[in-house]
Amino acid sequence: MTCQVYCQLCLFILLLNLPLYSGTPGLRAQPGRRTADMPNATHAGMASCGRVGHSTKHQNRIVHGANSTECKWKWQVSLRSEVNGTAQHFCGGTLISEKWVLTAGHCSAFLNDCKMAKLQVVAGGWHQDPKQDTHQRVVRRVKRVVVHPSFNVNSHFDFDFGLLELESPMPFDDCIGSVCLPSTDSTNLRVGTSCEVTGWGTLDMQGALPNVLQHALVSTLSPDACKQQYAKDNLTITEAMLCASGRTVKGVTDACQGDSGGPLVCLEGERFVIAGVISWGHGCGEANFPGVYARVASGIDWIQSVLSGRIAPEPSPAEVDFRGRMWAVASGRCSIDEDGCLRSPGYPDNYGSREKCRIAVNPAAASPISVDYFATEEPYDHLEVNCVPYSGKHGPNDIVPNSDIYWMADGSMQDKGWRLCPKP
Ligand code: 4AZ
Repeated sequence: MTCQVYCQLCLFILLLNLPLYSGTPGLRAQPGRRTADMPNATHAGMASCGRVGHSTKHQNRIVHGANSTECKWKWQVSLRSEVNGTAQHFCGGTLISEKWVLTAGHCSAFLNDCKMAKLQVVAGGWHQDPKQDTHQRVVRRVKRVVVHPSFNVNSHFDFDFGLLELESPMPFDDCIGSVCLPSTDSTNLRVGTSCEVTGWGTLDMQGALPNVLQHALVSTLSPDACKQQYAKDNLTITEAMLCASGRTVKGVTDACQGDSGGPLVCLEGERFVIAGVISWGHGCGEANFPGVYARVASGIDWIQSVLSGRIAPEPSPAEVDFRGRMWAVASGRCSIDEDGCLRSPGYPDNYGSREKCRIAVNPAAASPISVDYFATEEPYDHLEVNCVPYSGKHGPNDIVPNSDIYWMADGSMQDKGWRLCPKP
């Protein structure tokens, strides 16, 4: 639902591997609230979190925002996917330590091994054109993706959190740093708190992309007010969501397409604390439909357990029993029939919406694939063999698989799917 209608673009991008391209002072301090690196905090070691950076380069939107100055929002990162040799922005993210990026569940839940290999986390950037940046960007690969266990694309984007563990630490400096996390026992944000939202997303629904990182001031709304607005759309605002919206003389300020996964930060004393992760909304900059954020206070226990290693990395997949065959279904509703042929979920009936499979491949027994039947919604519903996507009428004929095969279908049209056999 939500995703289908409102975050169409970001999911489309993630599913397809066709990434989207997609401070103002005067914030009120809130004495009495504690952040995760202040005295008595539960998470030590980030003594410099939440302090904005400065640069000599002063250029002086998100929707109705303004150009930020270079290096100010030190924790903002761009998640990029390499397509034909160029890395394209598809979501925002936030450095919460040198090794961890907080982003949206819907920006990270689809990152299988193939997509991970093409994923870049870029910090210290500002302008679209790197030549315009004074600071050298730093690019890191991702070692591990952890999606919130309660995140569900089908259930209103609830708990829209994902964590990316970087392969090596980001070097913190004047331009790259972390934001503060709220402490695990902090009270809820006061309604009406002024916060900043940042990103390289579109300047309007289906609109143009900005040249430089945008920021805008928005205020948090009461959950009841937000629930009422979205009830008109039959959409649920849960406890793990936070709504915010702002206004300038130019119009309503908001996050938009491609901002997803990025931060909503609020000043507490002299430091910025992350209150929300940009998640979804009905359009962008609409007066009656505020931006919806994943409420960091609702995910903080989970975030802290992942960062501290209390949630162990997933064990490597159990040994798959290939029974001498070239492949075995590791997850999802795909199946292998009596002829050893691989079938999409439900084949020869239509496959289901938003379904995924992972098929493990036994390289020792792999032979070329013979496509018996292939029909999927092009280009959304696709099969990845050797990290190459196949959709529409073109299956992976004669390809010898050498790594896991992935099937992904989106929430729109379905088709009959496919049956693939090993060539004798
Ligand atoms: C998006 O598609 C998106 N106006 C993010 C935020 C909002 C809408 C769409 C909220 O990434």
